[in-house]
Amino acid sequence: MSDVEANDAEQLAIFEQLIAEEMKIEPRDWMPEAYRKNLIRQMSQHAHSEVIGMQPEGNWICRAPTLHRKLILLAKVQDEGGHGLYLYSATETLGVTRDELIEALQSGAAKYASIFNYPALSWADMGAIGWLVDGAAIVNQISLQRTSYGPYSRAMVKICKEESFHQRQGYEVMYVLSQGSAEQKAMAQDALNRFWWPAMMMFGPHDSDSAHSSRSMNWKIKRESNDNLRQKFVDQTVKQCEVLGLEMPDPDLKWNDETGHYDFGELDWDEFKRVIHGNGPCNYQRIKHHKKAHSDGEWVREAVRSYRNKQQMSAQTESAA
Ligand code: FAQ
Repeated sequence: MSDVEANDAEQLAIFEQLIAEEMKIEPRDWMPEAYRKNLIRQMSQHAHSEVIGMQPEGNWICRAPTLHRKLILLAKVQDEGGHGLYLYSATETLGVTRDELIEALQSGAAKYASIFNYPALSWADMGAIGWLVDGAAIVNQISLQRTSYGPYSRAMVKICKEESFHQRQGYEVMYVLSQGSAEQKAMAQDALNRFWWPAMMMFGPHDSDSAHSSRSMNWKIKRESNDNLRQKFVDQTVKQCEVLGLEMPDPDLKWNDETGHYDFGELDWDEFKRVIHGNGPCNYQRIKHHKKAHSDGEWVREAVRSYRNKQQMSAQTESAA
């Protein structure tokens, strides 16, 4: 064994021990290249999801029914942008640049959550997104608070607190609509019908079809499997739906005494694959909008660069004097 190989084996043993002892891996620590790459993949896709996820709700800010609702929605969409920024910054600690991450999103090399490729057609969709999309995101992100990479884990703690407010505001929109006129209740039901299955797809493919799960679970990047998280989401959401007095759009949904969980119908995996491969209802429009917003914002990045250069030059002049 060469010196380099012996050193790598020693580093790997330290890394594995940290993981086994539930310690966090920090940016300064040695890590296997595949761990680093897998984290960049998952964390950047998570960041992209937060940022692209601003679009369906952003579409309703100017059409919110009251000033109060508009303020809440504005704050929520702004929070999602903030989550994207934490997550991009956390991803950059792994040695990748923001420009590389944005390029991967815009070229289609990196994915983002399939749910954001569905249109938000009515005000009730703002309720369904908060209740179901943030609800599903929290179920997953609570487990990610225990992820093995320190910066990701710490970002999740703050993000979960904010997502919890988002989920409640969405549920409250649904509650008010479902207690309202027959037309309002029908609008809430329609939003539930359209968002239920796409929200279920947020947890990814079945464990048996999940390419990354087993390695990510071994490294404690993921702490719970796709199917377990999906089941948790179903169990908690059915009861919330009963309070709303709405119907779950799944004829196969029923309580199972033996398992202590709800059974539910099979997801449309062909639809899932179409959407994650770029052919959902809004994929084209979401990326087109992102590219335009990004290029419209070039002047801000240019100003930041000029300011930084100016500061560096004056620091150099001072130290030379
Ligand atoms: N959509 O092997 P797996 C939010 C891809 S945040 C698109 O099982 P993994 C807040 C997967 O990337 C929502 N692609 O993958 C908000 C992989 O493709 P790749 C985002 C999906 O990573 C609310 C391939 O399929 N949350 O909503 C999806 O082990 C409201 C094979 O899959 C996170 O990102 C999907 N649904 O497990 C914002 C949480 N599912 O990379 C605004 C962090 C799978 O090989 C408004 N991420 N794929 O090309 C995770 O927990 C995991 O990455 C999973 C997927 C569970 C999403």
